[in-house]
Amino acid sequence: MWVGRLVLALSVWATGDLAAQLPSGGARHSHGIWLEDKQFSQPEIAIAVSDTIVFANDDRVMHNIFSSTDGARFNLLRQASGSKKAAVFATTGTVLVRCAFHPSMRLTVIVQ
Ligand SMILES: [Cu+2]
Repeated sequence: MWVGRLVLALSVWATGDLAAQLPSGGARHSHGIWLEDKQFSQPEIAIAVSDTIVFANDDRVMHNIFSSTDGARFNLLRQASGSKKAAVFATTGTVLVRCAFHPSMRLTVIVQ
């Protein structure tokens, strides 16, 4: 768990650092999605390019959020109950986000 916490801390730090470096007027936004009852808190979300989505695991079970959409691949790896992990969406398009452990979990991210 120590390694997981370190990665989490680094990702939060990196997100904060990135936001701090952005000029005013070009603000990137952070959006919250909750993982609860083995579902995403909403089925679809529209964001701007370079925005961040923070995934908060409010379930009692582990999740593993990832996307295999071309041009937007990422894998947040194992995410323990009560923890948060963030992903930045750097290119426009429609991205399907899923959970490796729960195939019924699907989140469509529209990056504009
Ligand atoms: Cu899951």
